Amino acid sequence: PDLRVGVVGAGLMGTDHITRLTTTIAGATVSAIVEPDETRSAAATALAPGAATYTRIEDALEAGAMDAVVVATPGQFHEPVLLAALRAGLPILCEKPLTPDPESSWRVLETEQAVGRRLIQVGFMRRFDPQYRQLRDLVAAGTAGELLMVRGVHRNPAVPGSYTQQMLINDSVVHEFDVVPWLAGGTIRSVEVRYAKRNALSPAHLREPILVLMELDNDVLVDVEMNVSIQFGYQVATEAVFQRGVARIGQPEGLQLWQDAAFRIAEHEGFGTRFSAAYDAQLRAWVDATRRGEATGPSAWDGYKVAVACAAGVEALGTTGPVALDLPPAPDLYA
Ligand code: ISE
Repeated sequence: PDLRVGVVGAGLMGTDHITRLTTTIAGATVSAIVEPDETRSAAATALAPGAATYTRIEDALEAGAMDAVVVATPGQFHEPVLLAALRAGLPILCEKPLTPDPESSWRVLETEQAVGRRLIQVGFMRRFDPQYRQLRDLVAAGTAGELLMVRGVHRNPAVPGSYTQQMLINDSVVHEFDVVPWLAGGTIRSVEVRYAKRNALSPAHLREPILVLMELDNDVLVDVEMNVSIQFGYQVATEAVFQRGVARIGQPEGLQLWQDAAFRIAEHEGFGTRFSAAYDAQLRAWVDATRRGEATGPSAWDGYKVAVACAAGVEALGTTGPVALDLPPAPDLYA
């Protein structure tokens, strides 16, 4: 039988997951939608006609309406939803971030440990992007020698007025805090932020672009340009410097056009197309693993480590020099 999935939160990401689950992912059905806003709830139900609707996750759990949960509310509402789903013993795919701060992420970790088995996969979908996977394989194979440094750019064309300075870290660099240690095989030791000349096209309350420097505990140095006002399109690209070579991912791969004595390649406009394959693969892996009774992918411990890195990153926005990370040892469940 199909896995009965409940989707909590029917905003942009929740709706996206519902569409993928109903159109592209085999073996799963959206059986419940939990969304307090009536308009959103109705729009989401139109995409998954059989789904029952609820305004609170407790009611969906009480009704036994789902076998597994996708959590797609804004991050600040994740904790109570995660705790309720964990206590009910349900497997969870939780959109990033796990929670917005280390303290609440730690409470989630403790609850999962009390259940005694991994139930959470965090939605760090870049790990499922085919090119990131190839790069990670190259690092692990060692055929270009040891990895020395990673240079990344994370560029958004523009952001809404609700996007805050801290979101440069918590909402955007949060992805690099997960994916770079994963591909480089290390843990973040420190985070530093440097400011570029301010872009006069940025919203008035933002000071960016920024350069985020990370040192990993295996001595790999990482720099990321975080830029949310680049105007021309959406670009997430990485260059990895090895002992005997250099690898690049995320280069423009769209339509190539020669015209008027010029050459152009179409670029992405948003993360929806840039990471479309990653979102599909992430959801497929989660559904498949859940049906086998397993949990794979980024764990709640990974989510906790990223929360600690984000706290250091936010501190680094307001300080000069590197901010060291203080991580406890991994609990046995995640070791
Ligand atoms: C957004 O929330 C994402 O997750 C995107 O991947 C990222 O590029 C963007 O900066 C974030 O705001």
